[in-house]
Amino acid sequence: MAIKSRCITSDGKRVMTTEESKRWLKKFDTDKDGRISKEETPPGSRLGLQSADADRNGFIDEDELNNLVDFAQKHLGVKIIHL
Ligand SMILES: [Ca+2]
Ligand SMILES: [Ca+2]
Repeated sequence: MAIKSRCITSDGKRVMTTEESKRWLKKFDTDKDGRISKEETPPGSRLGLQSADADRNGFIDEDELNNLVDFAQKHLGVKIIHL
């Protein structure tokens, strides 16, 4: 069964599973080193990077990706469903 990756709720939010949202965020990792740097995020998302970067090393690594998923859910109009 194929799962629709882009459905929209009635209030206009994009719906993604946790896995989908991680895949989506990993697209920012343009040099594919497994972490997202400040340079790789669009200017509008810098705040998200700052709040997700728990150890303040300037990169979002695999563990901190969950924080970024949270941020996307709270501030970017994305609804994350946990399966
Ligand atoms: Ca990177
Ligand atoms: Ca970090």
